[in-house]
Amino acid sequence: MKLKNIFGSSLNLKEKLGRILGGKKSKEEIFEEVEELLILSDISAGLVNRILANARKKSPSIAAFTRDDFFTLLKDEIKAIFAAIPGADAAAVPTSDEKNVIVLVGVNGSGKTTSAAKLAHYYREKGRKVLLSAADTFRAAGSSQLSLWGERLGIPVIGGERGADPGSVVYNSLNSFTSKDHDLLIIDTAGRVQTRENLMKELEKLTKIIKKFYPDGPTETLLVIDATMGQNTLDQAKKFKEFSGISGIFLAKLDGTAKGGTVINIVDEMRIPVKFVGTGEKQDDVVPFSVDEFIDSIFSD
Ligand SMILES: Nc1nc2c(ncn2[C@@H]2O[C@H](COP(=O)(O)OP(=O)(O)OP(=O)(O)O)[C@@H](O)[C@H]2O)c(=O)[nH]1
Ligand SMILES: [Mg+2]
Repeated sequence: MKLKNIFGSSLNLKEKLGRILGGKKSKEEIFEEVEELLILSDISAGLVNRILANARKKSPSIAAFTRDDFFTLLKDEIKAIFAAIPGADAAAVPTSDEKNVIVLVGVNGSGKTTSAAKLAHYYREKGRKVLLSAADTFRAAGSSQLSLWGERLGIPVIGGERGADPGSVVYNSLNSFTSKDHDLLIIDTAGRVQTRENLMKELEKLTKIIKKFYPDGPTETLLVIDATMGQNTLDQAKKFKEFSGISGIFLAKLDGTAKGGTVINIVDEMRIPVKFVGTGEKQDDVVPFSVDEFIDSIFSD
């Protein structure tokens, strides 16, 4: 699936803006209606206000105010949001032949295990030799859930018993990874909240173990965020930034939202690039995120 297909008709900003600007309206009326349109697209009120304030500053006189002018303003503002995030346009996991390690972390139920399976499938399709590591030994079904995915996809999974030390699972996984014919290790971890300090510490421990094998650490540590969640959960996700290794976001469950606006919102709040989006519960429901494609999808017909 292409990014464009996901966002294409979801915002449909051009058509709606065209309608707003089509009638004989005052600049104030136009701004009001545009404000409503953006908020309905799931962009937060704060961000919409900022976008519009900037647009106001730059906007030409009402007489010269066209749909395309507005589009350019809006596009510039959205571009600026992404441009302010380092690495926002870099692909996740460069397609080198080297051994790469991806770690998935996040709050409970955000979609880590499903996303780990999707990424394994995605990279295997690209010719990578993938190994999965089920380091969620915290929850009863944590490890078996990923093993089931592994069986279904025909991708090997290294796991451990419930209550086993996740560090030892990761250690065993890395041993298999280095000695066997694999070039991408994807590690699923237990869901955690920022208040469970031991779980956060455990995350740092996992990174340290990876660094014993690969001094540069994981190629990517992706924070899996549930796109349907409210501000409260987003605040929880923000706490993960204290764990400094996060390199990008896997935005899961985008299929359950008004889509386009959510991405802008989350990037603006989290200040971390989105690397992938999840669009459903199946293995193929994953799309690499590209800023250009995303902006195109909002602004094309
Ligand atoms: N619609 C939709 N559902 C998803 C997506 N990704 C995950 N899910 C569903 O979300 C639920 C939780 O997914 P998991 O992968 O188990 O989440 P988790 O983060 O591993 O959960 P814990 O290990 O308990 O913290 C499951 O029912 C998944 O099928 C997605 O992109 N779209
Ligand atoms: Mg899980």
